[in-house]
Amino acid sequence: MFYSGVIEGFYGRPWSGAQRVEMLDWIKASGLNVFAYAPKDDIKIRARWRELYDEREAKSLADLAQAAKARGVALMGAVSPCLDIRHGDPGEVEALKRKLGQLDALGMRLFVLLFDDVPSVLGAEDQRLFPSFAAAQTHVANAAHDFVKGLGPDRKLFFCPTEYCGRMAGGDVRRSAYLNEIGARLAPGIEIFWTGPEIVSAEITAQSLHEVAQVLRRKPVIWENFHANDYDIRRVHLGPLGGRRNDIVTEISGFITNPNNEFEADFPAVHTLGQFLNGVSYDETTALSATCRAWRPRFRYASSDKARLLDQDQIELLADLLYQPFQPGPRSRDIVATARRLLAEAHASETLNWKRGLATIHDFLKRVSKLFDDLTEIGNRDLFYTFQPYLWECREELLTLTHYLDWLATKPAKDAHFPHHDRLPNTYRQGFAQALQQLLQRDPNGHYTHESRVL
Ligand code: GDL
Repeated sequence: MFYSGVIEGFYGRPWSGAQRVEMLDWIKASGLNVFAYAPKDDIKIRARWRELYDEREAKSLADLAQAAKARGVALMGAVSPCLDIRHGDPGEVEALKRKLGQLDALGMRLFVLLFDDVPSVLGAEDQRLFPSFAAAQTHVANAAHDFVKGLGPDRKLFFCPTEYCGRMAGGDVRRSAYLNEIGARLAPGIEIFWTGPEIVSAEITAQSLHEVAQVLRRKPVIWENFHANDYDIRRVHLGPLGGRRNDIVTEISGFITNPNNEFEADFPAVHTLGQFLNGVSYDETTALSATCRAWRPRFRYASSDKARLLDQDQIELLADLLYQPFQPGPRSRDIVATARRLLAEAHASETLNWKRGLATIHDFLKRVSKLFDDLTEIGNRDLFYTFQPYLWECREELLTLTHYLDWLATKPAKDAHFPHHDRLPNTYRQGFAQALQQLLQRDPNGHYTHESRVL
């Protein structure tokens, strides 16, 4: 079986039960087959992994399992014992089995042991018992594997290693002692997650996956962080899955995406993944259009005319403004390029070309403002609240830019100040985090440098 779907595997506020059921619908409609319940901040997955779910929690997971079953989607449960487990203590393995047994009793058939984001040092007792970190982890995972297999032949165990991307493996996976040992020691029936060369990978190539498969002695299952945003909560990603070509599909045994924290923002991540995995060839632009068409019914006005939806083009504009982790959408990119040209050629403000550029930016502002205003009127308030802060910023910055360019067109004196009265000076996007960020200077490529300069 090829495992495809979604993992709720991010840090931060988990989704609600109702959102998960809707997610199951999206998964099914996109031709995918797995939902992994693995929120990092479900306290009983990670911090207090030994504790069983209480009656109320168990009921909500059992309901989810039933909803998944009704849709033909497999529900994966997670345990992340990695923060404090004593790998060599039989009592710990028993606690893990008890937890997996509970997940199984609630209706789950797929399970994942998460060993990501942990200190890779063994406690003193484990150091005495195991020759390495990989040996300790595989001891636990193989025992868990035997246990779940004993529950029934349709059970399957997944494993997220501590080095789950190329960078963590030191750049060259073939030379990672840890991954080689995991590949050799982990029972062959266990699937292994892999996020690509990076935690959030701009590109994942077939060649790189081929190498990973040789080291792991099995094809990896992609844990996709392309649309995740828990590491940069000022952004949200609505663009199509990108930087992956169809030729990777034969190099993997599954592809499961860990998307934005904001549930309503995740339709594009799921829908474009469906197109990527189920289509013959994948084109990002075409995929996004199809996604926006399928997404459109969610953008229904709250007015008496219940059939009225936002325009397809407006939804495409929304996705373009809040696009991918490594690049803005094509329309937004063009606007930035136009603005850069106008700013560089301010002295040419009387030429037709300059005026045309300014008109393009004015027009874009108008469309973004209308998108914002129209979104305020849609019935699905969660959807609106999800995008409100991001769109507010886009609109505000575009407004300032157009005012600034209009002012440049008046040929202000060299030492004149831009008269922006609509905003308090120095109150925009301030705060401690920004102050810290500004201490370390970066070049336009995001590389930190430390040239001689006065702080
Ligand atoms: C990670 C975490 C994941 C998080 C993601 C993006 C894996 C295997 N683990 O490192 O929980 O959401 O980065 O920040 O990706």
